[in-house]
Parts: sequence; structure tokens; C-alpha cells
Amino acid sequence: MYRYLGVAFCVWSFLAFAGHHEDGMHVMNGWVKEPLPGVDATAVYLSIHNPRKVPDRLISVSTELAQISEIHEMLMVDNVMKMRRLDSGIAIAPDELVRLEPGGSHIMLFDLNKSFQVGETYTVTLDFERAGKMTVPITVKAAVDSAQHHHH
Ligand SMILES: [Cu+2]
Repeated sequence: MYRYLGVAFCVWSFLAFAGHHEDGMHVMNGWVKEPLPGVDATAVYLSIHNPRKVPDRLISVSTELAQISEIHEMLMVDNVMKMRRLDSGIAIAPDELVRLEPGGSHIMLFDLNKSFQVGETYTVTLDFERAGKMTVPITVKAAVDSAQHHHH
């Protein structure tokens, strides 16, 4: 009985979700780091799950929060963490979950448009090669505990 309910719920939530995003990607846990004082840049983090049977690719990003949005990766160069723009975006295999998180890949924002309030929610639009554009919420979190992300 419980198992039956579980299946019914899964199907229901899948249909509800599919109604919103057609055959799109699942994007979760979006947040943007409050910029450090005097720094006109910050980073967005989120998780992307590809629920489909075809590979896809995040190719570009835009947001109301900044003039310039870039997809970045972190890499070690001579024992120093550096970041680099990913001009070909981020590939996401079928059923893969890609996490953009502090210390790893991220969406970099430059030329910020507004002052960020911690706890406020804004949006970012992700453009996927196959799934197309998706606009998702990102919540501002305080800059503490983000010392892993060095630049500028
Ligand atoms: Cu960066």
C-alpha cells in the first residue's frame, strides 16, 4: 500500500514538474554569494541534474544581477588555485548531477547591477544546448565561509 502511494506520488510530482519545464533540466539549490565590500564581482552556485537520456551542455548564463556572467572552473596551477572561463560550457551526461559549489566550478558575475540583500531571492537564466533556457531562483547568502573562492 505504502509502496503504491510512493509510486503514485512520484508519477504525480514528475508530471507536475514536467508541466513546468517540459523536457528540461532539474536545477536545485541556487544561491549567490554576497559580494565582499568593494568587490564588483561574485559567484553563483547551483546543482543541475539531467533527467533525460541525451547529453546536454550548459552553454551560457545571464542574470538581472550583473552585466557579465561567465561559467568558470577552478584548477591548480603551480600549487595555486586559479579560475578559468569555460568557453565551451559544462557538459552534463544523461542522469548526471553536476554541482557548482565553492572551490569548484561556478558562475562568475562581473559588473554587478544592484546591492545584494542577504536572504533576498533573484533569478538566473541558464541556456542549455538542447533543453533551452531555464530561469531559476538564486538566494543571496552571506560571504562568510567562502574563503575557498579566491580571485582578483
Ligand atoms: Cu570565478
